[in-house]
Amino acid sequence: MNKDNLQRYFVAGSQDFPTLTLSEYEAKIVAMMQTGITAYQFREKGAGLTESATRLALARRLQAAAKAANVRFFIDDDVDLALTIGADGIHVGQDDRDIRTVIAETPPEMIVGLSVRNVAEMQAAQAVVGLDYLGVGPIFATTTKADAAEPLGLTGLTTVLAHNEHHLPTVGIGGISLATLPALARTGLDGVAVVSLLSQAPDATTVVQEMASLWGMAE
Ligand code: TZP
Ligand code: MG
Repeated sequence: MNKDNLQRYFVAGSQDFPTLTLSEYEAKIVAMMQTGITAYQFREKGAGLTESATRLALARRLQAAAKAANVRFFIDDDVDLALTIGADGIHVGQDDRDIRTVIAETPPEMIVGLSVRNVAEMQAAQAVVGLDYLGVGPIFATTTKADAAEPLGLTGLTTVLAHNEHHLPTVGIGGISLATLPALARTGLDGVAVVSLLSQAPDATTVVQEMASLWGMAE
């Protein structure tokens, strides 16, 4: 995988836009594809989207919008959905499906990402053959994910990254704000994955440009 895909990684589902209707939400994500993000993760936990046909249809429409905008399209957790639509990638957490099973079940060209929350998980991930990238965090406190682990902080992040002996591509996640982007760029992360920084931004394009000045264009 080209690690540049991870530079500006937007993660969201309808639950992250509680004031919007489903069609307003969809339009918002489609618009987000045009802001300069490099990747989008379909992390759909919304109560209105538990019905699989509705979920599948939405995923397909957002996938088409991503493709048109040259944005890599990832699915959170749901390997079956990723396989059904031929997503660019799948992202799994430590408490989701076993990572080796996910790698075995997905075609070689499908990008596979795994969340790591601490040194032990980073060390274990080093031994996983076929893993394409790591999501490291939460780095800072977040209210977006209810069951998020204890935040690493910048020092903890640096320690975890020091154990990435195989130099797998890494993307930071959790509580990332505009103010912390420069310090995160200096840790050597290949990119940042954000929910609220973009979902709640009055002008998402400006935020994405700020990310691009630190990861990507300025490199
Ligand atoms: N995994 C770890 S923290 C998190 C996820 C999905 C939520 C990140 O959301 P935000 O709003 O960028 O803190
Ligand atoms: Mg997950």
